Amino acid sequence: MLIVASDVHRAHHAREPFLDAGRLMDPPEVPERVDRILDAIATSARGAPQPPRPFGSKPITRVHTAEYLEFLEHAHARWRATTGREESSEAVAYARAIRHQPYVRPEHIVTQLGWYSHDTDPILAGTYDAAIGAVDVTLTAWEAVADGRERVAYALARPPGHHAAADSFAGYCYLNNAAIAAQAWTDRGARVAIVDVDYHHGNGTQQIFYDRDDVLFVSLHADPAFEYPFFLGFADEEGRGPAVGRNRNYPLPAGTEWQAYAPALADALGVVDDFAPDAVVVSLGVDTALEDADTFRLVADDYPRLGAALAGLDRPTLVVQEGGYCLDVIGRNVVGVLSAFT
Ligand code: OKP
Ligand code: ZN
Repeated sequence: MLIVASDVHRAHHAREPFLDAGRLMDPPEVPERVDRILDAIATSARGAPQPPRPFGSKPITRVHTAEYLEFLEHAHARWRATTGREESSEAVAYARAIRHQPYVRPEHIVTQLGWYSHDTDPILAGTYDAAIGAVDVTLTAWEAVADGRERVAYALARPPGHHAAADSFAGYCYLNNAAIAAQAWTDRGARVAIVDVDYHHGNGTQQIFYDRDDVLFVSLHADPAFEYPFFLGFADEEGRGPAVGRNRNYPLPAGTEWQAYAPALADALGVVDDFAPDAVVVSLGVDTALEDADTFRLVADDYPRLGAALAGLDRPTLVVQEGGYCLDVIGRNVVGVLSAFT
């Protein structure tokens, strides 16, 4: 199996604590996540990770607006110019638009930060380079599968992508790596199923493909009635117009164990089988682990089971890294999933 990784992600490392349900939290989406996954891959002796090649902005603007991409590229420099703050400062939104009022011209950097995000994540000096690097990692892995050189490839993407919408960032995500790869596949004529098994609903991915007949989005996640990203991910969101039925959400209760997870997964993968896609993109978050505090309760042996179920789809498959924050088990659980493919 091809594994693609790079070091570019290190340019993005948020350190300022943020409020999560009223509690100050240190950012858990850190560079060490990649180190831990690479360690586990090396220990399991599955071939050296390959470096990415640059793909440029074209495949990105198939998913994100050119305006948003331009904002991301220059946001931090503009923040510094406007505020006089230092290179290491973190640019964060605070003011938000009032709904149904005249169009906001996002010209001031603070207006832009509020306009182009749906959360409280920061933009750092290195965020744009890191996010572009994650897209290149993802597309390099994708291309090997799309060209038929590999049946399965793993993209060790960081920062993650599934909360990034067409023109906004959130939930540690700036560019939607999995969506960009899925779109590249459809641009070659393929029908694609995206299976999102991160603990959090992939709201950005859902938004991007909500009207699309040629992309199926299936997601298992914590019920947004009580968990981030709150506003989307409910079972009655089925897609729009010609795409009704092409969006399937499986909201699950807090503390879900494999016994309750497995039947939901089987149902979801049945929907994928019925769609008969030419290719599958997996948004692989392993923050469903027992050790990821207050999420689901999947244990070590459950990840090879998850991998076997995904491999059972028997389609050309791109696996893209999303969440997973317990440094002690993230590598073991990713390798657990990947091991089922070989
Ligand atoms: C990302 B992924 C505050 C963020 C609060 C959000 C959780 C994001 C999870 N800016 N927490 O789906 O693993
Ligand atoms: Zn997550």
